[in-house]
Amino acid sequence: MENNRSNIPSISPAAVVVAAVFLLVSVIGINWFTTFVPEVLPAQASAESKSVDELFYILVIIGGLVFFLIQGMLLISVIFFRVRDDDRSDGPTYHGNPLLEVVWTIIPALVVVYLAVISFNVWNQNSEPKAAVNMINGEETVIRVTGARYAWTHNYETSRLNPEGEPIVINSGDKLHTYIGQNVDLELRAQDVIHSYWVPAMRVKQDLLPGNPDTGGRPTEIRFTPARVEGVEYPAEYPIVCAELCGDGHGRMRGTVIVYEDEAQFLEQFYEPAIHAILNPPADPVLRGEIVIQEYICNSCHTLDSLGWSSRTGPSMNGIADRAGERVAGQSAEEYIATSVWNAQAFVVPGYTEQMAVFGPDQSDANKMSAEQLYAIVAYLCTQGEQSDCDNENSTVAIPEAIKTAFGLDVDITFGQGDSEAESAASETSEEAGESE
Ligand code: HEC
Ligand SMILES: [Cu+2]
Repeated sequence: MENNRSNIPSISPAAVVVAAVFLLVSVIGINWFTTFVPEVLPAQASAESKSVDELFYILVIIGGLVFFLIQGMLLISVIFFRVRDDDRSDGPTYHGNPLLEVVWTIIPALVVVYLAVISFNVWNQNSEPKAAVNMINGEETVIRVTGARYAWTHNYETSRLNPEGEPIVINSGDKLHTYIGQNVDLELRAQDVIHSYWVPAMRVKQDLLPGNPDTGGRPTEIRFTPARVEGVEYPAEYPIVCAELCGDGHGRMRGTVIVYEDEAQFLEQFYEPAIHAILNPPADPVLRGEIVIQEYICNSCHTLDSLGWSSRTGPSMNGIADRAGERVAGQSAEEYIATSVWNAQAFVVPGYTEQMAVFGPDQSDANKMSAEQLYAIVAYLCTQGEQSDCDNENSTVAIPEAIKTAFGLDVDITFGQGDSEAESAASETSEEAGESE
């Protein structure tokens, strides 16, 4: 059979019209898209967000043009170069067209290199270490973030000292407190698997790698500087999201960035009250426990209605005080709860696996827990039940010798400051009352 087509098909005027219409549609479409995108993207809440968005637009425009070009050519080919009804022949054989091939290799290569260079520049500029990071009262502060299935914890290692002369660490749970213009530089650590710290409004995202830093694990860093957003009332809140699928609770692994208007507001509304609360904990251990327990990642695994927790990796804490006394023969409710927290592996609740994190004075960061904190948590959990098995009444909790030894305690703990005598007197009375029941 003779091939009656010329080697290079001629382009009909109709094809040119279709191509022109397509180009017009794509230009209008992209233009419309770029005016509409800012409505979809979150506010530009950091100094870095402008350059990230610019990069995004360039990528969208180039990607959009390529998309419309290819789809347009496909459409034109389908309409104008489709096989005729009576044509059963093979298509013509084309031999190379070196000029065309060089052109269609070099242009995309240049585009890709251009995109790589501008992307690298933005990344480089935004992740560059800054001087004077995490400034609070004129001093640099280390802020550590721990990611664990399925919660974030933020720890501020402040320059303020407690009465023992150690730096005060503020644990603000799943909230990062910062202020406009503060050069935030977070040290990120994963406790179990890879997580990713993503603050869409700040246009930053960084993976966390598992592994204890003392044994070769590597903390990662994330940097951004909150910027003022017009028309927003401060303090403003922006979500933190885990962007690395880390298990079945991944979707609820969230936190909040709270941006204050300036350092003064930050100090007044967050920092000073937090320091004050640490230096002057409520004397009532239950009140103290309610604060302390929220500084840990217990909410990432447990359900507890009174604090709004709804995780299911571990057993529910609702009514825990009613069950605690019967879990392990010979263990009192307080003893059981305390043991569950500092050494969960000692008894694994039927139906669950050994997934609970270890807490204790020798653990690091998010899992570091002093005996005082443990006592407070036990006191608080002892109130979670109808007929609590615990024999305390909002006061001192009887903790066994084994735990005192484990936590290196040689004295009895007194909650709060000042009126500890009144406190322990009250506790003796209530303990006696409890025993006589
Ligand atoms: C990584 C997930 C995880 C975290 C974080 C976690 N737990 Fe657990 N917890 C578990 C699991 C799983 C169990 C059941 C298995 C076991 O007993 O070890 C459990 C058991 C318990 C129990 C015993 C419950 C019962 O019904 O007998 C208590 C009490 C408890 N956890 C308290 C806490 C407290 C307080 C915290 C925070 C300081 C905490 N847990 C943090 C997963 C977790
Ligand atoms: Cu995660």
